[in-house]
Amino acid sequence: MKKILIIILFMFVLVGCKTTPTEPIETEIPSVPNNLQPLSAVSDCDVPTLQGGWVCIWADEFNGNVVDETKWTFEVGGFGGGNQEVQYYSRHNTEVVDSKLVITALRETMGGKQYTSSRLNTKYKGSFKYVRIVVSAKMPTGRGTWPAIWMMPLMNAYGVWPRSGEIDIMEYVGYDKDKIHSTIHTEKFNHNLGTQLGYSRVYEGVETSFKEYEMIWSPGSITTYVDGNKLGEFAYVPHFNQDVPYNQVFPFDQEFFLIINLAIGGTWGGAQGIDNTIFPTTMEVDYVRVYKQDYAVLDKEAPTVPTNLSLAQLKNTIFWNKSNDDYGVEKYAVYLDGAFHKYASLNQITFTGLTASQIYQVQIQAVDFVGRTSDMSETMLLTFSG
Ligand SMILES: [Ca+2]
Ligand SMILES: [Ca+2]
Repeated sequence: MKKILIIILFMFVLVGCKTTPTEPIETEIPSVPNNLQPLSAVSDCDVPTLQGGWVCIWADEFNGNVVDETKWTFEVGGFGGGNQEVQYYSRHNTEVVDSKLVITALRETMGGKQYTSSRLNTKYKGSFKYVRIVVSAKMPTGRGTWPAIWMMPLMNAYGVWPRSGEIDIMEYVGYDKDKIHSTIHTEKFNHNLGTQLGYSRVYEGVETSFKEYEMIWSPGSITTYVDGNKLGEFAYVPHFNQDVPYNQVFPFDQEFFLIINLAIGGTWGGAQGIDNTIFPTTMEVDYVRVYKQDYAVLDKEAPTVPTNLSLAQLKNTIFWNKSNDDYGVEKYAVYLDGAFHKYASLNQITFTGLTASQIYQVQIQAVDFVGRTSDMSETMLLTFSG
C-alpha cells in the first residue's frame, strides 16, 4: 500500500512539474466528508487514548482536594430516589482523598432520615452519546447498601421515566455479596412491568479491590464489562420488537448524563433490611473516563446498503437489516418517492402524518459517523393507513 502511494505521489510531482502554475490540478477529494475534525483528548485524563481509536473527551481522576463542581452536581435531599431509599443525600458525605472520590454512608439523623450518603451527577456538565465509559470503583460493604454507576437522559425526548430510558452500567446490593448487576430500563422493558433487561454475575472482591466498570454504547447496542469481561449485552433487534416504535425498546439515541450514588435501603437495597453495624461504609471511585471513537481518523468506508425492507406488525412501520460499516452506522436516511423524508436512529421507522390510502415508494440509505452514505436501498411500496 505504501509503495503504491509513493509511486502515485512521485507521478504527481512529475506531472506537477510539467504544469504551469496558472493551471492547478484539481485532484484533491476530501478524505473525510463534512470535514469532520480529529478529536483531541482532554488534558486531565490520565489515559488519553485506548486501543481502537478511542479518545478521552471527559474525565475526572479526582486529583484535587475537593469535588470538582464544574463536573459534578450534588443532589441534596431525602427524596428516596424513587425507590423508597432511606438516606438523606448530603454533600458532607463525600470527600476527595488520595486521588479518589469517597462517598461515606453514615447512620445519623438528617432531614427526617436516619442515614446520610451522597449522590452526584454530571447533568448539564457532562452529557454523552455513543461513548465508552470506564469507571474504576470499589463497592461498600454490608446489608442495606445499594451503590450504582448509572445514566439518565439529559432531555426526556420520549417522555418521563422509563420512556426515555435508563442505563445502569453497574449496580450492587450489599446483601448479595460480589454480584454485579447491569440493567437497562425502557418503556417496553422496565422494572415496573418486571420486564427490565438485566445481567448479573459474581466478581470476587468487589468490596476489597477496585474494578473497572465499563460500557460501550453505539447505535442500537450497549455492552457492559467488569475488568474487561463482558457482563451485559443489549442490542436492538426490530424483528423481535415489531409491535412498538424503536424508542420504546431502545431510546438510547439521545444524550445521557452520569450518576454515582450510594443509596441505603430502598426497594432493592433494603429488601433484606439494613444492618446498622456496617456504618460508616464507603464507596470509592478512582476515576471516571469517557471516550469517543475518532471517526474522522478511523473511518474509511461507506456503509453497505440496507436490505430486506419489511412491514412490521405495528401500523405504518417498516424495518430492515442493519447495514455494516467499518466504524458504525450513525443513522438511516429515509426517502419517500425519491425525496428525503427524515432520519431514523435505528433500522425501523414508523410513518406519521402522511396521506391516508396513498402508496409511497420507500427507500433507505445508511449514513455513517462521518457522513458517508450507502447506496440507496431497493424500493418498498407502503400504503399509508390513516
Ligand atoms: Ca484517581
Ligand atoms: Ca464508515
